Amino acid sequence: NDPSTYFAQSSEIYTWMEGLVSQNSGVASLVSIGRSYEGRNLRVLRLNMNGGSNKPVIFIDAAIHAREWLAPATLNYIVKQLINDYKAGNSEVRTLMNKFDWHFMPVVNPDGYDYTFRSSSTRYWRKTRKPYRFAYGADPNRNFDFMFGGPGTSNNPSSDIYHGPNAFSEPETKALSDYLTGIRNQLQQGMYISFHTYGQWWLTPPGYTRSLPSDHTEMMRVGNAAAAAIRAVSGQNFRVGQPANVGLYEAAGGSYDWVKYRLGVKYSFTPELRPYYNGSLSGFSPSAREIPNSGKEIYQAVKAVVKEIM
Ligand code: 0X9
Ligand code: ZN
Repeated sequence: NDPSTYFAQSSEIYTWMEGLVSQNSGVASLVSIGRSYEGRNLRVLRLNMNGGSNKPVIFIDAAIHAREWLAPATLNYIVKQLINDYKAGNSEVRTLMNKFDWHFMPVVNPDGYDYTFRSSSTRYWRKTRKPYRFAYGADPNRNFDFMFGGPGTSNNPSSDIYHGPNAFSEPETKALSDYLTGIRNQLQQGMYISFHTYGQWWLTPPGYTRSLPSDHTEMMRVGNAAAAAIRAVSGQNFRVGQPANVGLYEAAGGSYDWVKYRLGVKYSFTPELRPYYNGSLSGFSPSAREIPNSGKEIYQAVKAVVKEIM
């Protein structure tokens, strides 16, 4: 019954996080940041190991896209490892966790995520579940208020990349953006990481264009540290760079672009986790045996990028 070893629905993940909080009282806490369209809780787990105030924040989210099951599972694996390694006295982890507060939101889109557990015919649902005329859902990663409606988005509610009627039309993206705005000052000193699947990329912003940003070299330096850490653990190859320059596509209105260019958070990344891209939907439904494989390599990658910005 551990959502870092099998694919659990949102309520099971929340119950598991409540258990972590009671086993780690004083250092772990749960915040409710709002409710989804269908009324599910939107929750963030915070780890502040040494009680410091106003520390820089590392914020990691997952399941902005409903079908990407390996993303929340990998996030949960990392939460567990950080706590275990901290308690075991691992000096690297103690340094990283004392210096930063860590905030984790495993399920940004719980309505869509839980819907993908309902039947094999809903397994590959991507969007939210808010109704739009004769269709359901907006793509939460096209719904943020930066370059809204730009390249790689659709105004057709039936499309999987429907941007929604307006920026932050979805209660889930509205709640996340309000929360991130509230911790803006701490986030500017830290990092935003949004776990997606799949394809094995460590994506740098901006995602809405292939034009290079002024800090391209620095973003590549940090992203390459992630890829090197992954290669050292598992031998897997992760390509680093802006989506449209590394074999993906331009897409506007994504969370990591908004965090970087609206909130002014320099270090903002979107890793696309296992497996390596093969053009098939089956890449979104790996075996649960992939959770520790993904967890181990991405745990090392996250520690590596945080070390790079210290
Ligand atoms: O299309 C997306 O939102 C991401 N790929 S996914 O297969 N997980 O759907 C890519 C996001 C890259 N970021 C932006 N271009 N905003
Ligand atoms: Zn995604």
